[in-house]
Amino acid sequence: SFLMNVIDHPVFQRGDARVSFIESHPELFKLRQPQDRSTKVLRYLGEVIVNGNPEVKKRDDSKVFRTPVVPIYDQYGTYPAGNRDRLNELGREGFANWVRDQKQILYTDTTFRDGHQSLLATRVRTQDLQKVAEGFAKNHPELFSMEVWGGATFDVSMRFLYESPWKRLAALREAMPNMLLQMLFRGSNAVGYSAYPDNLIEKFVEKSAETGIDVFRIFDSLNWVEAMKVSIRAVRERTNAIAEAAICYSGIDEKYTLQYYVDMAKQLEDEGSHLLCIKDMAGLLKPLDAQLLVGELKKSLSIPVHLHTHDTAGIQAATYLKAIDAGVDIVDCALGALSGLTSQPNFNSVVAMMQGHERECPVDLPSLNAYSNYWEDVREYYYPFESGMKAGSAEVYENEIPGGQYSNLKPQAIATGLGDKFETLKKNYSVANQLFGNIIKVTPSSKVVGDMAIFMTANNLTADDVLQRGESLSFPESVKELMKGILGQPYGGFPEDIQKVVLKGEEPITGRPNEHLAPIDFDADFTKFQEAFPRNDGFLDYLSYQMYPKVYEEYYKAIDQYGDVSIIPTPAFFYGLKPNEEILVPIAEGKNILVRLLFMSEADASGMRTITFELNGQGRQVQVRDKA
Ligand code: 3PY
Ligand code: ZN
Repeated sequence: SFLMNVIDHPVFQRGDARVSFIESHPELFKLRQPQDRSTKVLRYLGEVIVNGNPEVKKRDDSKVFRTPVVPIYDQYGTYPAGNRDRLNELGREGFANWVRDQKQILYTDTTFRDGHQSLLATRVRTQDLQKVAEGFAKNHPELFSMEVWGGATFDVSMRFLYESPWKRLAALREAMPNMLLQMLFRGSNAVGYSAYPDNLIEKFVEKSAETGIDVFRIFDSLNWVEAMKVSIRAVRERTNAIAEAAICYSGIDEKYTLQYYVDMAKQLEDEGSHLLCIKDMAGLLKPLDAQLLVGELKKSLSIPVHLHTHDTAGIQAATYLKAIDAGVDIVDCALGALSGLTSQPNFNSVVAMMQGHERECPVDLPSLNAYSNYWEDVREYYYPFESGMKAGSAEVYENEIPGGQYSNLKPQAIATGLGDKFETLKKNYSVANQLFGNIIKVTPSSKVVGDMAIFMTANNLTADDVLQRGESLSFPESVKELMKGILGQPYGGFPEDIQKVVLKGEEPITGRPNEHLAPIDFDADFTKFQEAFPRNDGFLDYLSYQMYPKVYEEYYKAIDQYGDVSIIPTPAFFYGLKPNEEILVPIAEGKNILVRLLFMSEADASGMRTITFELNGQGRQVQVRDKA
């Protein structure tokens, strides 16, 4: 083990290990305990049994889960050809032309990303996706694409699930080789909340494509085309994947006119985008406006148009029908059980809606219903992450809160002690937006508007208070950064009055924020990373670290302690085991362990509890500190 530590060490691997090497690397003497994976699994389970999963605020012990049924598929058969095969065959331009010239409406399934991001706070774990991935790819190769990655999934999988986002992508790539896998990419913010150096953006794009992404949906949180160019170019020049640039839709009004959107779309086409997306993140695109906007875009562009929306108001299927009549090429839907409200329109129902339409794309509806049933049962596992929203709301047309944020805002209000001021908070969201000059609101700009709304609500501030007493107010950090230009430049600029009171004399930047960031020296920096995290998982882990240094550190510690927790069944991962409950954990290819909880002792004088398990029929104990 000591020898392995030395051989694995990056300095040794670089070939410049000298005599002083061992002296200068004392961490090598911290020998890895020969702790097998099953011990680590028991340690994780023990921790959750005693102290709970910190993410589960209210455990409902009366909850009984049904076992989700994976719809039948041909396990031994080959994959039918899908759009990934078509892309490989036709090349990117040829494929885009095919999308545009064929008549049927095409579907992107967002269940694996935006569906659960918008309804279950992005908490769905890899194994619940993986169980249906192969079957879905074999049963539904007719889909345009599967949205499986990016957005908040990158952060959440590491931060709360202790899962590697890269391993998730690789697993889905393997299970769905015939399907186009799509991700949501925040342009100069990649999958984070702030600007990153350009060469990190490029590297991230390159590695995402290598690991499995075929379609990059790229947006900028202020609709600033300038900030999207690096990502679009990276996809075009460094990968064989499709660049789908997005216009973020914020309603049609005096500022954001129909012409504004058409002009932006044309710029994105000129930048080399293969597809154009209308990204209606808050679900503001009403049916008649969709008809208008899609009609204009189809007239003005030669690339296909892909429509994304959220069903927050409850009428977005009507929007799809009008958009389809106006010639939209692709629409985004989520499987029934993970659709509706702040998520996408119901895939199953949209397929039914299209029956008999001249652009109908035949999809096996009973099969989609079987997959929806699977998700209905899986969704129960994630009950602590439900938003509590029970019905659609036309209020979204006033507050313009994006779907993912809408379902998060109530828990956030409660957590900040504003639970009974939720109505005011929603109103302040639009007041804050107006103060900022009516900006595009989507991650990360939407988060800043949310922070400002919380700040105003908590301090009982009106817009006038903010402008008049602003000099003496200490604004949230994110608000200062927005006004400073760290997220880029909004259309029409920021109003001078608010910028002045927030910045208090500091000069804003007007160029691309990424321009001010030094490029990363990957060789040197990767070596430093490997020294700091010797049991890292290679360069992809390094990119995770670059995106979220703090989150990666915690993730690394958790993996060190508990091993790969993604193998633990979801109910046990969140709720531990009840006495006598037994689970099967696949600890290696073809190797399962059977774990049963026998009992838990009282805490001893030093606060330790002993948990007794049965592991493959043999008694095993772990000690866990009771933090209560
Ligand atoms: C994200 O960036 O995560 C979004 O879903 C924006 O709509
Ligand atoms: Zn969305």
